[in-house]
Formats: sequence, C-alpha cells, structure tokens
Amino acid sequence: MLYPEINKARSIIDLGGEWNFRLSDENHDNGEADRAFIKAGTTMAVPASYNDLKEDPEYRSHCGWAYYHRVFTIPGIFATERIVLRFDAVTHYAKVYLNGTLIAEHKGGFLPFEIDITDKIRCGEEAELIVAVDNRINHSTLPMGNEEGTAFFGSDNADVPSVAAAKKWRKPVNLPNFDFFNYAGINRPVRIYTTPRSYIRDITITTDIRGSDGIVNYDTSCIGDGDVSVTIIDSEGKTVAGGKGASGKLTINNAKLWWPYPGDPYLYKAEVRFCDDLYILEFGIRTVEVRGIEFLINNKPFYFKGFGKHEDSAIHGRGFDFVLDMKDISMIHWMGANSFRTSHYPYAEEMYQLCDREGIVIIDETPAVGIGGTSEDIYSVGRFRSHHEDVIRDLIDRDKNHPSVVMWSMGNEPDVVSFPDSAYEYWHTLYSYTKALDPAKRPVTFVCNQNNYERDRITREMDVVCINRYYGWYNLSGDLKAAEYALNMELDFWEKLQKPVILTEYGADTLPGFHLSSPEMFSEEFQVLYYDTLNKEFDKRAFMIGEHPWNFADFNTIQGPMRADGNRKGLLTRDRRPKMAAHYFRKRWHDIPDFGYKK
Ligand code: GCB
Repeated sequence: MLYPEINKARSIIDLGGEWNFRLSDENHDNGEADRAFIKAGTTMAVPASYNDLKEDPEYRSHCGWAYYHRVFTIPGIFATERIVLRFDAVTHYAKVYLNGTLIAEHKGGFLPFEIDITDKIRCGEEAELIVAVDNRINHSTLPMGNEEGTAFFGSDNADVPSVAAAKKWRKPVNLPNFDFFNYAGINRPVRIYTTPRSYIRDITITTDIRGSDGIVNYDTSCIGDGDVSVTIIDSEGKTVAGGKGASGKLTINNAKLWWPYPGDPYLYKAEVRFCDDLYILEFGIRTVEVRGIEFLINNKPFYFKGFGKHEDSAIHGRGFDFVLDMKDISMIHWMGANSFRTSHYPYAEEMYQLCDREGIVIIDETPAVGIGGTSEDIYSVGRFRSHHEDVIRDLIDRDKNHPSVVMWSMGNEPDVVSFPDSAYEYWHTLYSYTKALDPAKRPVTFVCNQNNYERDRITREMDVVCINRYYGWYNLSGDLKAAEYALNMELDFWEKLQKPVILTEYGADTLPGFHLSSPEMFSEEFQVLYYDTLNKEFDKRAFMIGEHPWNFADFNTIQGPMRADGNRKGLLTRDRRPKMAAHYFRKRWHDIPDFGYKK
C-alpha cells in the first residue's frame, strides 16, 4: 500500500484536529438522532489515544465502543479526481459511516486501511463522517485479551469467598494478556488523498548488488489503460537509470549502498509515471542475508545494538507523535545504537521513513502478542488465525520497500510449549506464509519468552533465534551470580545449534534517582550491574549477534501490583531522560562496531 504523498499529480487533505466524541455502549452509527447524540458529547483530538485526554476515569478504563464525528468539505476543484479516505490506524476495530452509510469495517489497530470514496461524495458539499471504534480485546484479536477473568499481573483469588463474591461489583474491563496499556481511538492520521482516475495502485522495489553495480527490480500495479515509466534519481537529482513497462530490472553503475548510521544511509528516488499519475518512492540499495551464525547486511556481519521500544508517551498515549519519533531517533544515535524492534505492533509509517533516512535498522513485528495464557488449546481453536494472516499480509504490503526493515517478527512471546503439536503446525505454516509474501525474502522470526527451551521446537527453527530472558529479574531475582550461571547454561544449549541469536529482551525495572551503595533491585546501580554482568557473557559468544535491552524508555501499562506508574525497565524515563544505564550503554555501544564485532 502506498503512503499518501503530495506531488504535481496528487494532493492530501488532513482531517486531523478537533472531532466530536462520545463513549457509549449503545449502537450509534448512522441515524440523525445518533449524530445529534455524538455531537452532544465532548471534543477530542485526532490523532491521539482518547484514554488520557479527559479527567473522567471512564476514559482510561473504557471497554467497548467510542464514537467520533466530524463534517468536512472537499473543494470543488477535486471533482475530476479519484478520492480516497485513509485511516493510518484505528485501535482496534473500526466502522466508518459516510453521510449515514456504512462504508468500511476494519479489524486491527496498527495498520492502515483506505476507502475509495470517489462515487460516495460530492466535492464542494458538506459531508458527515462517523467512526465507531471498539477497543475490546479477546482471543480473536491481536494483541490478545484474556477471556477468563485474570488480568495481566493480577489475581482474583477466586477461592477466597469474599473476593469471589465481590466480583459482582466489577464492571467489564479489558484484560490484556500483554504488558502495555491498551491505548485506543483514532491513533494515527486520517487523510483524504487524491489521485488521477487512472492511477498507480502499488509499487514494489527489491534490490541486489552485483560487483559495484546496484540492481533494482521494480514491479508496478496500475489501474487504467496506459504505459508505465520509471526513472531512478540519485540524491543530487541526477538520473542514473530508467525503464519502461509495468515491471523490470534496472542497473545503477557504481551504486551507493544503504548503510546503517554512522555509515551512509543512501537513498535513491524512483519516479513512477502512469497516464497523468506520478508517485515518487524513496528506496535504498542493500541486501540482507542470514549465513551460518551471521546476519549480513551488504555481505558484512551486522551486530544489533538497540532496543525493544513502544509507541508511548505522556498525554498522547499511543497517538501518533512525530516530535517524539524525532527525539527517539536522536536518542538512539546518542546512545550509539543502530536498531530496534517494533515491539509489539507495527509503528506509524513516518517512523520507518525516518529510519530509512537516519540509517536505523528495524525488526518489524506484528501485533501478535499475548497468544496463550489459557488452558484451552488456543492454536487448535484458532480464533485469531485468519486475522494473523491478514495482519502479516498487510504489514508486508505496507513496509516491503523500506531498506530499514531487515527482518519480520511474526509475534512476541506466544505460548509454544504448552501445546507442542498445534503450536508447531501453526507457526510453521505462518513462517512459510510470511516468507512467500515478502518479495525481498527477508529473514523471518518470532520472539520467544522465557520458556523451557529444550521443549520448544519452534524457536530453534526460525532464521534468527530471538529470545527474551529475565535471568536476575523475574527468575533468580536480584541474584546476578546465579543469573550469570543460568544464562550461560542456556547459551551452551543455543551454541550447539550454530544459528544467530539475538537477546531481544532483558531488563530490570529501575526507579530514576533511586541509588544504593550495595546494588539491589529497582536501583540505578542494579540496572547497570545487571546489564554489565550479562553483556560480558554474550561478548564471549560468536553466535550472539545482538543485544536489545528492554526497554528504550519507561512506558504505561494497566494498573496492577507489579507496576508502579507503568513498566520502569526503560534506559530512559518516559520523558526521555537518561538513567545511569543509558550512559552505561552509550559508552559500551560507541565502542562496539556495527560490522565485524564478533570475528
Ligand atoms: C516481556 C514482554 C514485554 C514485557 C516485559 C516485562 O517478556 O515481552 O512486553 O513488558 O517482558 O517487562 O515484563
């Protein structure tokens, strides 16, 4: 799916700003009375998560439908154009009504969807838009919610009579089977964009390297009758290659490659023309390959230094925040990191564009987090399977052209040990499905939890073994000597496999400003010692090709006895100030080269 752009053939109308808003569990979708009901609600910012924008606690704890309403007019000058309404992300389920008619429904809160409204709207006349948003999560949604009455990090002690009896006072709440706040609403931009009536629907670019030449394979999908032409322009504006036809192979002599920063993340532009339409796509020339225990970018062994992140900040929640993205990239550079995982869902497209330009490597993750946490064989029941496939298809469709994206993560910490056969079948089928869909055939993985690695048959079969481990925190809490022993015992197991392994999560909750002379849990000194103890062990192992501390920054979660003002494992505070451990990693990572670290 192409990102909306403004050029001489296309334009954009931004529908961000103030909308009417109302929380309600009744059905208010299209009638006159419904519109009046929603308008009589309150004001709401778009894009944003609605949860932290009003002081009534209902906004934070709401479980069910929320309604957005606004009117707009498309200028008459666009009457000859094709007109598309695009939502970058509505979390988690959306119903869209235009002038009282349901025009779209969309499941999944982290990927875009769009509706061609050319024949549904009159340019120059007022139109009325209602978006109904459902934030409920369960075994059919991704991320997954619990349906069995236990909240993440909480227990209802059902066998205690008084606690069991008190349940009747509880109102319905969302019970995430994941550790981040279930921020909801129109989280990313809403735009109308125009194209000519005959238009470029999609462009796919894959690249290769032959000696000093860059190979650019392009494939276009266009609607209408006409010829396609493609021109490749370098960063100085010079034409370096060109071709005609819907697909083709172009050669750029002495090509400049895309390298992670501090290398040059060089980008070319492909100008694609079809009838009166034009689309300009930026792309980089680079290769990615797993060979033996190495992860090669442009044929050189790369070492992942970076984080698991979240889209999360005060007030905005998970609402799109370009200023925050800019700051995060700056802090990634400041710490000498080169990569992150989009834990635990696809991020806003603008972040990937920034990473292309700033040379940051991305492991691109689906929202498949929290699969498990139930006694039923969740894979055989399979209420989420087709949605998971849709999400992978749409993720690849959206992100396939980004040079920054080097690997797909099908999900985070699914239960693969309790249900061995059904889990095996599920993840293997999905692995082949993902591989087949990606035109660039990037490596595919999923990220496994602290499980019984001897029983887990699936993680070991991924292209890269990605493990989340909390030795010294959730296990062997506070005892770093024992943690070091246990980690080494497990690493001995992985070493035999001769596959590349990334520690995709390890971390310790830390309260900024809490200092101790003798490091114990939650102190800044403990966080540094924890990382230093474990890092020294990875440094001894050639197959360990990356370290992603959890988390880049503190982030918000559901309330519960294990979380004081959210998850505090950040190297940075929620407002992006460095804890001592950020300074520790800054020193470490500036000394570790991006390429050839493990000789
Ligand atoms: C994990 C999860 C992550 C949590 C983290 C923690 O394994 O993948 O979502 O936030 O542990 O801090 O508990």
